[in-house]
Amino acid sequence: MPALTVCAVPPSMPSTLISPPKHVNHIFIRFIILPAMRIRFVTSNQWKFNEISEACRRKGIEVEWVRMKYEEIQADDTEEIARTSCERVSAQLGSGFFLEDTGLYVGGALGGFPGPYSSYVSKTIGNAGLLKLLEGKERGGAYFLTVIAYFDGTVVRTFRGGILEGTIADAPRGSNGFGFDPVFIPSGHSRTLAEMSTSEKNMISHRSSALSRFLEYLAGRGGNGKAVHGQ
Ligand code: ITT
Repeated sequence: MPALTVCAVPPSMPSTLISPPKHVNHIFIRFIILPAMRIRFVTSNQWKFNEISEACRRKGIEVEWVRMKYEEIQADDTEEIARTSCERVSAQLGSGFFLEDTGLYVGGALGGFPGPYSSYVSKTIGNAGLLKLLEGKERGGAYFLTVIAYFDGTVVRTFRGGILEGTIADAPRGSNGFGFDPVFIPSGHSRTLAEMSTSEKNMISHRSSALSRFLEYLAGRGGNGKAVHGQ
């Protein structure tokens, strides 16, 4: 049973639920009777939710999907986009939720494009347009970066995932996943992300690594929560 379950519940709760016999270890009681941690994830993107909930389920954490489209600022930095979105959404949702922003950065001739403009590029020219931009050009590597932003009621904290490095395929392949998955081949693999299952993608992805850092922070184990205002 994951330790995370314990951290999700206010310390005052156990005694109101049960009075353990003296000979039973109180910590053990907490593990077996308390409800799993539940947290709200705000996104309009079904696939993001699927990935996040699959990764959380493995850790005994329940994710509630707040299906909502919010307006993103145009900025050069994924972290700034996530933080500003979180601040804005907090006016509507209060606290205890997280959201994330993800960018695909293509090297070589594209010099890091689309990066923070990934949403716009994906919606407008899509994978076909991205491949067209690369036709006959120098192809450098590419990477994904995810930043999670969490509002705890006092401050917005951001969690930057490890980057997922890879290359852009010559043509789209695979039918799983979403967005740029069909054209992204992670380093050390021959398949695109769209040729992997959700759990395979979660083993290596930018999103799951940002999520791990966030969950470590929530579990009170440290993590790299960065206060961006207040405190
Ligand atoms: P929300 O902002 O509502 O969460 P979104 O789809 O607009 O959803 P982003 O702005 O973070 O999310 O993502 C920008 C785009 O980048 C997204 O629409 C996808 O096309 C693409 N993208 C993000 N994560 C991806 C991933 O893991 N694999 C492939 N493409 C991804």
